[in-house]
Amino acid sequence: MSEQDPENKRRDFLKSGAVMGGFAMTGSAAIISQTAMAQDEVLIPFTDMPPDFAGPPKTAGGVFFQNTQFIEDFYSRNEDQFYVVQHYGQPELNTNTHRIQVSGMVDNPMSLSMADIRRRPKVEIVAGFECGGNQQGIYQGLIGNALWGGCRLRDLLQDAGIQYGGTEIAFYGADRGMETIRDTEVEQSFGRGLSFNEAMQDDIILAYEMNGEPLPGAHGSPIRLLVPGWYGVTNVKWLEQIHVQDRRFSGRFQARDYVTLSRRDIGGVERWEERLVTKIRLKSAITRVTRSGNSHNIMGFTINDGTPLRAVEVKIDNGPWQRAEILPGATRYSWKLFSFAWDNATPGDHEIVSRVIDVNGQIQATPEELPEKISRWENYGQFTRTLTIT
Ligand SMILES: Nc1nc2c(c(=O)[nH]1)N[C@H]1C(S)=C(S)[C@@H](COP(=O)(O)O)O[C@H]1N2
Ligand SMILES: [Mo]
Repeated sequence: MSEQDPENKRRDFLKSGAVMGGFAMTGSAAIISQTAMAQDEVLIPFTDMPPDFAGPPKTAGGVFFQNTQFIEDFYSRNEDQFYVVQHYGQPELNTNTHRIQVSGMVDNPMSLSMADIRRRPKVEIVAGFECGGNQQGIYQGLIGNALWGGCRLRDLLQDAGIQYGGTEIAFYGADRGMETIRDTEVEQSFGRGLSFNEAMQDDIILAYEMNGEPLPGAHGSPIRLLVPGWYGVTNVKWLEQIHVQDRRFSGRFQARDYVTLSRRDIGGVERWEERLVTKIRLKSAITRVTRSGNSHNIMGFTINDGTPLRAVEVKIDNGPWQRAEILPGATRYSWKLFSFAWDNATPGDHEIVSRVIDVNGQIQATPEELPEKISRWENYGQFTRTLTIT
């Protein structure tokens, strides 16, 4: 698979105006009317999915994923749709007394209350993300899309005055656990690092609102990091400290867990390589098939790192790739829901699959094209679904 360099990213951003022009923001009512099931619409069960498939109930401290078959809304509901992953349980923080410390190589160390944070200019951004461990076995349920509100990280770092040589920004959550590291048990906080250049992107926020509500406990109340276009692990919840340093941050969830081991062509040399889980890889999946009268409709999502898309396509059995329609609401960093009118679906068993193509011509890989991989991260291959039309 081709990789993207920063030059390309800049070009994408310039192109994005033209390519994404058709996906302008519209009111959420319009979005829902296109994706919610109509009165006479019936769900066609997938034969690759148990009919009673259900994820675990949402519990404090537990993992939760959504049943993607029921994705109807562009915005995932906070209460029972947006997935949850928490590695050290769910801390309960007091919004009124919580403080965020900015420390390390800064001229102006800070200790900010939530009131201080809310006084800063508010930025809103639509962003979808998935866990790096999202996969076909759970029908891609570790995913969600929301409208986030918060303050810009870059401006905060500028106010803190990063000193010469401060090249790494470490982010710590308030959740802690014991880890055995080289035979020694030590207490660790959940943490992630961004390089200075990564952290200064202007779309990164410290989010205290999710879909217009205060950030819920499971999603990091009162405040979390949100790095649009990156896998979920980057978005440190229950944020309590931002530390500027001159060495790479190498905590468990940065440098040991959430590392993909795969065999790749590295400039003509085949190597088994370990890579950090960072930007979301180009992916789409079919999530739902419905029938209304004699016509069938296929729905799904795409997710990626924000590179504009050229097309989403659907293939039925051994037929040609056909273009699907991207539904309204899509923004650069949101997931993109798509819909495909399946005309003349014939009775019998069928295999259906989707693929997404970005403006650089990168095509979502088939499972065979994926690099050989030994780790459960980054499952972005094309996902074939099966069903029976009666
Ligand atoms: N403090 C903290 N932040 C965290 C985590 C965590 O365990 N602790 N889990 C990460 C992982 S692995 C994912 S996938 C996302 C999930 O975010 P969500 O629960 O809001 O969907 O949060 C990330 N941020
Ligand atoms: Mo994750």
